[in-house]
Amino acid sequence: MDAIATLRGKYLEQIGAAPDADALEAVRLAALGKKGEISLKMRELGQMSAEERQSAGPALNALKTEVDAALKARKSAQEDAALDARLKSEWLDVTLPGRPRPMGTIHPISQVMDELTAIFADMGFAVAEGPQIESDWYNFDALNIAPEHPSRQEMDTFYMHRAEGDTRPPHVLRTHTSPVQIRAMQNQGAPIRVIAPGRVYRMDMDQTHTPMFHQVEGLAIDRDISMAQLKWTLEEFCRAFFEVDEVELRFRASHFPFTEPSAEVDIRCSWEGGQLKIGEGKDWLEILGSGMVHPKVLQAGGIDPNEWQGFAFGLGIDRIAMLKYGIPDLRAFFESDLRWLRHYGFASLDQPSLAAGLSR
Ligand code: 2NL
Repeated sequence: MDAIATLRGKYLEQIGAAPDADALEAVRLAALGKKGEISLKMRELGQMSAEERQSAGPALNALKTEVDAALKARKSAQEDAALDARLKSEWLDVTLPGRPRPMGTIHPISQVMDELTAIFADMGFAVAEGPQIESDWYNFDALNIAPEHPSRQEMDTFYMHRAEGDTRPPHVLRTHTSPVQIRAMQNQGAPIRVIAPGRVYRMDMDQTHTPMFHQVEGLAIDRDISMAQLKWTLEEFCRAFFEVDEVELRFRASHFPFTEPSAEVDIRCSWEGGQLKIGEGKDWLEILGSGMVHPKVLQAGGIDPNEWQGFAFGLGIDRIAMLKYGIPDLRAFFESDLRWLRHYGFASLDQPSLAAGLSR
């Protein structure tokens, strides 16, 4: 009896002290394994007298049951403790603010294109698009630009290569978006109201010129479109674009091969302390070219000039972006300098709309 009490004390103490699953298993083997102390004791029952067995048997069985239960209890306590520790170490504070990610911004040119589109869409102009590599017919002939016109010289226009022996005239990088409007006239016929914003290319590079720049042209053809409507359209556009109540435009007679008559358009402004103000002042700023579409150009677009007439205009997007947003150097537009973009870029979720205000 004493021996059993000693075993009991020894193993219950070892179980209580086992720090982890391995130590606990070692105790189990020592006590209840095949060669464990308690197992051996039970095997000895066979050699005992019936009397001895009657008292030792139940006591050993009870010991085995108790040690077994203690092992299980300790094991499950260890597992609970391990789970608690894991839960404590892996907790996540879902109330923390997120880590800010760098946000992209809208390039000022894209912003101004979106603004232009919103303004002209409001007046019923659709947006037309076309290829940036054009045939010389669409870029020049269709626009009544004569073969000897200076803009056709290799000095001003980027010409594509032709294969050796191919004598057809080479394609060009479009020098204006007018070919887009020729294609729109051919595809859609009259009446038509479109704007054509996009990239154009000319061999030019200095403080105020880059070889790629952006232009928007507009075209309105109907049975009795006049220069009065051209003037109203441009005034309305400038009012909305520069976000001022009043603008004043001045039409100066000019010449373009694709319009007759032609006019260059200035807007009233003031320059004070290096600050440009549109709509008031003593100065004039040239902002675009315009005119009544030349009959030959209507013809090239498949429209009968005896039935239809209309106006057209073209303006430089880069330039009006600089004017509106006070950007001093044209070349910085295309240098992809992130510091510049973060300074002049627009929040990407603020889409320009006339109702909400073009630029906020
Ligand atoms: C300028 C001058 C202009 C046009 C572009 C045009 C297009 C067709 C027919 C007739 Cl399809 N004209 N475009 C007309 C007048 C002027 O641009 O100085 N732009 C910056």
